[in-house]
Amino acid sequence: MAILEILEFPDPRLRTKAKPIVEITPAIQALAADMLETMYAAPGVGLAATQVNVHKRLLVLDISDDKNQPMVFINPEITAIEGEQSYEEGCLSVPGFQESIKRLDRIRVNALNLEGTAFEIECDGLLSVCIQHEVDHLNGKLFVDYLSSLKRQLISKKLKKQQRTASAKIL
Ligand code: K1U
Ligand code: ZN
Repeated sequence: MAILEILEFPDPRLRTKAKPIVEITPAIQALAADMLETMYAAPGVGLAATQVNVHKRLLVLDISDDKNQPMVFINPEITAIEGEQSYEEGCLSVPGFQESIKRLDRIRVNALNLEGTAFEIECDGLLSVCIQHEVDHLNGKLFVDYLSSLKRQLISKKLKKQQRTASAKIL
């Protein structure tokens, strides 16, 4: 297993729309394992393949307290939606920033698991927020897109500065 590099906003590769997975190969299973390891190490509660520069429709999650309930969603589709909730969101691709974002509350999600079996879940609360956040990543959308353009530009400027400082330290 391996820890993968997580792309950071405003990297344009985060804007790529991911393509459906047509076959669940050992390489896809290995990618899911690496993404879970990367998510746990970050630490985070979710990760989309887009964030590790793989533009396939795959996301991983674990919102359990003991970090022992990994979930893998291949080709996820949100099929039913109800209500509204606001949640203070973070993003591993936008480190150091948290903002309250309004999203759907109760959702139904259809996906494939790592064995290629279709499953459906209905959820609300944090799990619903996380799935919507990760599906947004697969569509090239970030939580900062829900903010004002002024706020988004400010975050972009601050992160670019941090990224310049970090790469100057390496060189
Ligand atoms: O997609 C990502 O960037 C992961 C993101 C998922 C997420 C969290 C909260 C609301 C919406 C989406 C994160 O995991 S941010 C980090 C985080 O929430 C966390 C970190 C350590 C412990 C617990 C949570
Ligand atoms: Zn994110």
